[in-house]
This record gives sequence, C-alpha cells and structure tokens, in this order.
Amino acid sequence: MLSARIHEYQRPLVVEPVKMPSPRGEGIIVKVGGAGLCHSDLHLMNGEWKEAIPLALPKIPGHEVAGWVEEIGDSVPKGMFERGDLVAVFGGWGCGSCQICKRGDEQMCPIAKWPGLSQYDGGYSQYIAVPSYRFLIKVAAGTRLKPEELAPLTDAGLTPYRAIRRFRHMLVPGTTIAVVGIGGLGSYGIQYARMLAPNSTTIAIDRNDKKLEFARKLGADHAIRLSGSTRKEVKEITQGRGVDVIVDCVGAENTISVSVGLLSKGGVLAVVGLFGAQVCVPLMPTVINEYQITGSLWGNYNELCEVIELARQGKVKHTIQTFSLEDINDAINLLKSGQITGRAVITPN
Ligand code: FEH
Ligand code: ZN
Ligand code: ZN
Repeated sequence: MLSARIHEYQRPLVVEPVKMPSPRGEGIIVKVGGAGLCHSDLHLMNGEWKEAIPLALPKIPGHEVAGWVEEIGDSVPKGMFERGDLVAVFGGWGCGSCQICKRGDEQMCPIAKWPGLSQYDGGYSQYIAVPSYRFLIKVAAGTRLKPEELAPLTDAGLTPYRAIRRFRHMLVPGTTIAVVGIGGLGSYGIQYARMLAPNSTTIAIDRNDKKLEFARKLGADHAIRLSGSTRKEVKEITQGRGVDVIVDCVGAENTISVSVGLLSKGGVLAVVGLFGAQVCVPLMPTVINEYQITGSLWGNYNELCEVIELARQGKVKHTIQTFSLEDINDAINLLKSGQITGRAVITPN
C-alpha cells in the first residue's frame, strides 16, 4: 500500500510503498477514504513532541480518519461489520477496562494510544490497522456523508464539541461564548456554539480577516480581530460583563493571555489547542474573579456519535480541501502558512 511516513523530524513526509497490515484478533483494516490534517501533525513532524510522544520512526501520522471496512479480524463479533461499511475511526484507543474508560472517556485512558501519535500507524496511507472494532463507528447506509467529510469530524469536529458541551449549562440567555482561532477546530466550534447555545451571543476571534469573514458565514454574531483592542470590543459587545465561555482552539501563550482578559466573573477558558508550551495567567484576577481555566482533550466515543448524528441530520457545514496522498507535503505547507480554510483532508484511495 502507499503511505506517507515521517523518517526524520523536520523533513517532508516520504510517500512510499509499505507492507499492507493484516487484521489481528478483534482488529479491523480500514481502507482510508479521508484523513484530516491537524496542527498536531505539524508539531509531531517538527519533533516538538518527541519527549512527550516518543515514536519509533518511520511512522505514518494521521489521527483523523474515516473510510470503509476492508478486512475483519477473527475475534470481531460476527455480523457487526461487513466489508465496505462506511466507518469513522474514533481516535482515543483506550484499554477499555480502567475507570476512565468505563466512564466513557477512552481518549483520556492512562494508557491510551492514538493512531499516528503512538506505536500505531495512522491514516496517511491507503489502509490503516485499527486494533479493535470498538474504535469504529458505523455510519448508516444511505447517509450522504462522504468519508472526507466524516474524517475531520473525528477530531477537528469533535474537540470543540466536547469543550462546549461541557459548559453549555452556563450558556443561558444573555451570556456570551467566544471561539478563538477559526481554523479547522474553530470553524466547527462556531457552529456548535450556535447549536448548543442558541440564546447566547457568539463571538469569533482570529488575527486573520478572511477567517473572520468565514466565521460570520458560519453564524458568528460578531467576528473580531485578535489585537490590542480586542478587550475593548468584547467589553462593548458584552456591556462590560465579559465572556462566559471561551474555547481557545489555538492555545498559544498570547491567545491564552488575551482570552483570560476577556472572561466574565466565574467565566470558563477551555483550552483545546496545543500551540504553546505553558499556561501563564495572572493570579490575582484569576482568584478574585473565580476564573475557571481548563484543558479539554479531544472527545469521547459517545460525543463522536453525537457529532456524526448532527452531521447526518445535515446540521454541520463541512469546509474541506482535499489532497491526494502524493500531494500531502503541499497540504502540510499550506496548513503551516495559514492558507487552509476549514480542514485539509488527504484522500489516499
Ligand atoms: C494531541 C496529542 C495527543 C493526544 C491528542 C492530541 C490532539 O491534539 C489531537 O488533535
Ligand atoms: Zn488532531
Ligand atoms: Zn483505560
């Protein structure tokens, strides 16, 4: 099969033939229909995460995957999957037995493995070996969702969903939610803000005017530029109250520090982006205003089912740019230089 692999950090991926995997036990081989390109892949390929996520190279990255069942392992319960089924790959490969997995958050399992971000190869390949059928979500036959639309839902379309869903109880009428960074995650984030908090005001924040325009099209009530005057503009929009829930899809040191300055009393800053290395916030305002600063990791299996259901109902707008596997390094360069609107998706088959 043809795959794109990291051979050396800070070098382009090498597109080359690799031995096709065979299904083992409860595993399933999926023919990749789409694999979304994530900023996490850029950090990984750049070697920035080599201590946190040590990889044996060469490695096929790609953790946002959908496609069709190709081969089924012997221990997969009979009748559960058929060859050709359209499936989304849930990327938090937990042990299934620990308390965190049992409570449903397999993406947070202490020994979770993620495709392309662990010893398992990912989806920038014609085929991916998924170690268990438990990590597949079958998409009902007859839905109009294409694998290249489904793939980004498993990460970019899932991560902001979890973050907003966790704090939706705070988003009563008269409140405000802001999404910082209108890239792959943020473009879904704006849509979920409108869906899950229809009576709150939605603000999109980005430094790029084109992305702000895009956010308005996706339903943001306000789209404002990340700059020295962001705080003043947000104060005006919220009549001095500040923002109740902020989802920072960038996670850079400056987006975090700007975001903290926008919070309402008791407001939540949920950081989902991983651009920076530290969260540094001023202590006094954090304590006296009871800010809640939290991380939010990806999403769980059930949340992914909910996201896919919203998409099946036609409620999610997909903005994707597809690239062949041979052109993956072009897609990577476009993502690096901020020239992708929505998600770049590799379509290897
Ligand atoms: C990164 C590293 C490890 C787990 C999950 C992640 C997410 O950012 C994937 O997008
Ligand atoms: Zn990702
Ligand atoms: Zn576990």
